[in-house]
Amino acid sequence: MDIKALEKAALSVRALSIDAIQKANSGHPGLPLGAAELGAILYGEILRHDPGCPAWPDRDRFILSAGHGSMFLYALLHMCGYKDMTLDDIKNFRQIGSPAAGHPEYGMAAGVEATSGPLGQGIAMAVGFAAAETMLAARFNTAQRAIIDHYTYVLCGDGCLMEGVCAEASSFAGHHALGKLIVFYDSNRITIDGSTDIAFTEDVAKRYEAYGWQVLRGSMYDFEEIARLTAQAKAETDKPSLIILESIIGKGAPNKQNTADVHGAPLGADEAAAARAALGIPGDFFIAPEAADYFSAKQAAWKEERESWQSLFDSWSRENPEKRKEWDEFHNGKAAPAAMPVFNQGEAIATRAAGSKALAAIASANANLAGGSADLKNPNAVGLPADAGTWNRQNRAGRYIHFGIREFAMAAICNGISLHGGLRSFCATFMVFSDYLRPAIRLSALMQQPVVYVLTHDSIFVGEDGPTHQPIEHLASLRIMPNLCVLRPADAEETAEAWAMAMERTDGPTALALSRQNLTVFPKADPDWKNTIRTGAYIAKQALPSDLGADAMADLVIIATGSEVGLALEAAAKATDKKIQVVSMISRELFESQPQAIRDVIVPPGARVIVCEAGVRSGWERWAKVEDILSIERFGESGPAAKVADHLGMNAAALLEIINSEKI
Ligand SMILES: Cc1ncc(C[n+]2csc(CCOP(=O)(O)OP(=O)(O)O)c2C)c(N)n1
Repeated sequence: MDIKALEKAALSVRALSIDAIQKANSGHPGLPLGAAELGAILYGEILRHDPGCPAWPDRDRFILSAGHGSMFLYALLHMCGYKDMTLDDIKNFRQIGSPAAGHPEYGMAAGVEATSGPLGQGIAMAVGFAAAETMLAARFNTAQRAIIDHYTYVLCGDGCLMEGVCAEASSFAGHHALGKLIVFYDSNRITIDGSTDIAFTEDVAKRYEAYGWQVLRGSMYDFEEIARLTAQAKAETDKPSLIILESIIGKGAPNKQNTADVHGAPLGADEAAAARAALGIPGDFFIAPEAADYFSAKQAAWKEERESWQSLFDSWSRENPEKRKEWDEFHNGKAAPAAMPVFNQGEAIATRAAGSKALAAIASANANLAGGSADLKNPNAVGLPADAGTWNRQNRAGRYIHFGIREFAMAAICNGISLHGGLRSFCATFMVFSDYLRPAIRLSALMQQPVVYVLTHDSIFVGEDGPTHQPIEHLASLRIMPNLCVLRPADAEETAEAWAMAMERTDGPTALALSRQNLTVFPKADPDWKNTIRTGAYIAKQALPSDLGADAMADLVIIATGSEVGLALEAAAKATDKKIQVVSMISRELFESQPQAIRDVIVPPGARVIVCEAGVRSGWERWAKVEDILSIERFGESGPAAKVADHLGMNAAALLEIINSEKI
């Protein structure tokens, strides 16, 4: 280990960070200055990576959970030679289009493994990366050749460790013995408001020991010690490791270091000049020649290491053609078509139960699908076929994950599994608790990860569990999230299509809203509905037989979703004096994104539109007049489902009343 070169690399992290943040007049110098030594040794000595081939599947992963310290990552990626992070990009830190974005953004530059910044989620995603590594290793490694064998490293700060999601995920990681997860804790005892003494005095080490982690301690500024602790962390194969590194926030800024001032604001011209002088930084955007030489000398070894993996992989491929075929299927980014279940018209089955059959078919066809529920395996109906097995410390090849009652971490872990590559992930809970998942769903959407969220018990028809368990505003609140596809199937047949649609997605998450109660499989007027539904809506019932031509045009279109499609069909059957077309709108956002001509076929212009959905009306006003929307604008009630529905006026009688409220 060339300590002198590492010191120069750390100096260069500081220099680039000071200048980029100063130039942008925005950013967080505290972390990159305070943890520069870790960055140097991590990227120079610890990480197994090849900047020339950043997508190498068996590379070590590094997640900067404390994403505000993004210049730490950008400076190191640049110095290591990652092509996506040029010096010009760094000079454009925090400017539109620069991969050196405010916080690390997945997809903007190779080497950024996850979007981070929402504190705590980075650690939780890293747990997913580490879990994914065990799954792939168990499936693909042979006694002779370990083609998957890498570590997941994290850098977090006080903020991450205060967040609840970090506790959930760390508890999960300890329980599941994720020994190849190594978290460095930048323990500088400063956050935005000042010293951690004001709000965070727990014994983090004891907490992590209680989670079942190995806890190690050292100094941020002792390379030998960091190397030794990392080796110790690697040697402990049954426990994740937390390496607590005592540090000084903003180290090197002579007047501001060790204060909250240096956490999240540029040093300012005077302090920047003082820091440069104190550190011996001779120029702007300085990279010490010794550091540049050090990293350029590393390239050959990095390349060699990756090439030796490649030859290992090639030998493994020759010896295991079946496994290789499966490897390619895992990594081609496409879901395999599944033999989907068939349902009979008139059959009464809850869409969660239908979803279970669809999931089983998909899981059988796609061995790379893994996931589970937050302790609601049976209520959510997301058990996998027995041969998929349960993932745990004894069976890393298992695919069903018991997340425990840790919804937020569950979703973040699923993001990590998906980001790792090679696997698809899903997770499930009651829809009302989608609020607990939300910050991670948002990251799925932002990072374009095709995680499937199975949200059952999707309305007041939950019944007896009452208002705490009855979603009201949830559909509306999920729909407003960009790049989240919300699908609310109306019966078992639609549910199978919804699952297929979720698996077809490659660039974003899907939320499946599924019913607790039985719904009757209904005949569909549109013979091509399995295709049409992919526009977001189709005609479930025509106004009149279509051979009547223009006469078949509807006077009235009822748009309904999920369980309320059945209700709309019931009301329409009773309103015999009107020509009513019933539309099942499985996804309002998807439908709204269609060209006008497609929308006009489903909802003819000029027709009166009534909307029916067991949730708040928000967003439906653009489809119908407020008085023509049957919705629920209050919290629910505890009671048998049918009685709750009657009590809240969510029934066919109420819909008929709206239908008849206007003479046509
Ligand atoms: C969930 C979440 N809450 C709040 C913030 C805003 N925030 C960014 S950094 C920070 C303080 C973090 O302190 P620490 O982890 O100790 O970082 P350091 O001061 O050492 O850089 C806060 C509150 C955030 N990014 N994410």
